[in-house]
Amino acid sequence: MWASMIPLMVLATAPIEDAALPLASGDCLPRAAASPGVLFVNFEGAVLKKNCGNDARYNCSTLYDRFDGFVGPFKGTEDQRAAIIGSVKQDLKPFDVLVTTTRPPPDVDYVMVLYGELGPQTFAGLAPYIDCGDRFLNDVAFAQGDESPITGATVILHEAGHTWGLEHVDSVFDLMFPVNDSVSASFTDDCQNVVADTELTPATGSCTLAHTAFCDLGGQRSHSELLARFGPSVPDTTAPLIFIESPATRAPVVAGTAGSLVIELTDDRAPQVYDLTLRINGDLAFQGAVWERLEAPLLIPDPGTYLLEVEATDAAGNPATASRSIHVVDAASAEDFALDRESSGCHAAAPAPPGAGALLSLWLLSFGWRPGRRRR
Ligand SMILES: [Ca+2]
Ligand SMILES: [Ca+2]
Ligand SMILES: [Zn+2]
Repeated sequence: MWASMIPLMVLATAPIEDAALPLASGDCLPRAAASPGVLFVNFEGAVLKKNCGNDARYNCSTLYDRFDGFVGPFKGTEDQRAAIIGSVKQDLKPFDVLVTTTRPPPDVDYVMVLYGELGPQTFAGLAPYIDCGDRFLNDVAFAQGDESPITGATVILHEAGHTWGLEHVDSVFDLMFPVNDSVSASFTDDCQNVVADTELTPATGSCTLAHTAFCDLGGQRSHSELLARFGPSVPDTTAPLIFIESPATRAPVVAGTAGSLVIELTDDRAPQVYDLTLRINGDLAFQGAVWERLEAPLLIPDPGTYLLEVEATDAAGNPATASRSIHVVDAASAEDFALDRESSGCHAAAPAPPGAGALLSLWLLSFGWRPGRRRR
């Protein structure tokens, strides 16, 4: 099948990294059981931290000095981002790995590939090490922000591959080929020969404990190793659940007073990231990716009844909806409500909402939200 796709000539090419990578911690056996992975492709850039190892959650990188502590955002278009991410997702389709461009909350383990302006460099991408057996779960790798989806996805996955314990091999059709040659590659399901350098010098390899589960010494079967690490992708046909925690059903919102909007999301598949759309009286108030929870200040200036509508889809595209009427009252009505609750042991119904014909266009939703949970 591949034969017809072999290029007549391999164009002049460049090594992906400019030197051999070190090992994270020797020739380790893989983590015991397969567990789902998360790959966060960060197009927004980051200020790095040093002296805290490699930890995606806190932008810690041992490669800090290579980037003067800073990676700039990707300068390409939204369409180019979408094409690059589409290509990355396609290559990871066999595996239970969630690909996201929105930073996960800190209680989720994830690899971050910073895809953006790396400054003048002699490499297309860089990982801190080869993590034999994938013992470290929050690695940070780097890819120079190229506009081509093939090159982009190749470098992103090549560097992520090193953080998952993969080494260089001599096949141009494998993503772990050390030269950037614009050939469409994948994590191949064949034992490829491990190589020591970009001259493709044969080698027995460094992560032999992981590789020899699938190949003879000197071989690496990247597809099988990633399957063992993450498990196969699982079809997801179940919609998420949306819980509007705040504003609560019965408690009225006081006009002109800052309240809070809290939406909790759960799904049969975890970790999970959602596309969330929020409308208030039909007007779009928020649209974007959310992990587990959206929390934002909510300020509605005028009394009235407002309809809050939430739509969320999980990463597989299963949709769910939820809605709630919000009764916004003036301060005096809110006091009456509070007294009523005290005297009746909290069994009071909410006061009758003011006419729904109140001015609808003057609500103001001021979003100071952060995606996901509160940062540490
Ligand atoms: Ca790792
Ligand atoms: Ca689901
Ligand atoms: Zn490499």
